[in-house]
Amino acid sequence: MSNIILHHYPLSPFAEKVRLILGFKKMHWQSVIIPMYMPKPDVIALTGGHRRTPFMQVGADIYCDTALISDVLEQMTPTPTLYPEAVKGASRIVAQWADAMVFPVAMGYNFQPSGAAHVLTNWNPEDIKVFVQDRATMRGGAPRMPPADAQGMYRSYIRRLANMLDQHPFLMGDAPSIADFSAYHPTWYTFRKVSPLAGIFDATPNVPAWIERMEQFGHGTHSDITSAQAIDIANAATPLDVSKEPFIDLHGIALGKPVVVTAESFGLEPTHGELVAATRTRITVRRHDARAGTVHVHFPRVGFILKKDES
Ligand SMILES: N[C@@H](CCC(=O)N[C@@H](CS)C(=O)NCC(=O)O)C(=O)O
Repeated sequence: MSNIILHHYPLSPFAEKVRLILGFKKMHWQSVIIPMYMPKPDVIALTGGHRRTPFMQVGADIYCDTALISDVLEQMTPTPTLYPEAVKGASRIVAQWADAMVFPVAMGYNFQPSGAAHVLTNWNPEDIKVFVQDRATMRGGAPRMPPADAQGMYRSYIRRLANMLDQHPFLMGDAPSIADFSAYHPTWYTFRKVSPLAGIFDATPNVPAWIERMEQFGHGTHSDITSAQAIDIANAATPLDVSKEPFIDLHGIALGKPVVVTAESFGLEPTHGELVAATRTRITVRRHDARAGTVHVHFPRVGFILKKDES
């Protein structure tokens, strides 16, 4: 029985990134299906505020953001690696470009009216309204990228991927790396979930061929549990001891102080708690929840803002 619990939903591209990494590493995991939009009370019981999908739970430890989840999975199962030595830095840089630049452009393209009609075809109008409003709130009211601009950018990005794939079967070489998993999830969404718009790949057939190659990794094996069971698991567990972690203070905030952590951009719901660790790469906050008990919520340094909690 695995102790990895992935909180996710099938249509989430970032969740698909993690599911495919679990397959690549042939891992077993437990699956909790969470709501696609707020309110998400059982998510918040565990994360304390962070609402993005997916997040990973191991006992009473909660890992936010797929960059951190990927690192934790790499530590748990180092082989096959996500970070081949020769492209260790470059693969992370390409992954960050794909997550931060390709994903929003792909979603602007995918959710043009004909794509949205295809994806939301069986939804009732009330749910569509709530979903659209939820995502607008998440973007802080900023409009979605206009479809024509999204298409132009997405085409250029797909061409860049194709140029890399002309040289070798995976983006950074003969073996997959984190770059492939990050570039896969937005393109997978277009290719598999918005098939009427998949013509965007016609000019670069090596990209869909690579998507199919990536899909072969599968999702590993999983069993299903409910969010209530996951909360009980957290409650019965003790978070990992982080007291020996090297403390790197860049904010002038001592361990034990109340802090608030928010994402750097969109989905800014804050997580409040006590700062219990701040290493070179991650920040850990201890919090107490009536149902989940004492949990440690871990965030990567990259992409998150740490502040004193003055509330
Ligand atoms: N940088 C984050 C991005 C995650 C993200 O944007 N996830 C989308 C779903 S694919 C999301 O949270 N959507 C809103 C929601 O699920 O409530 C990560 O790598 O985990």
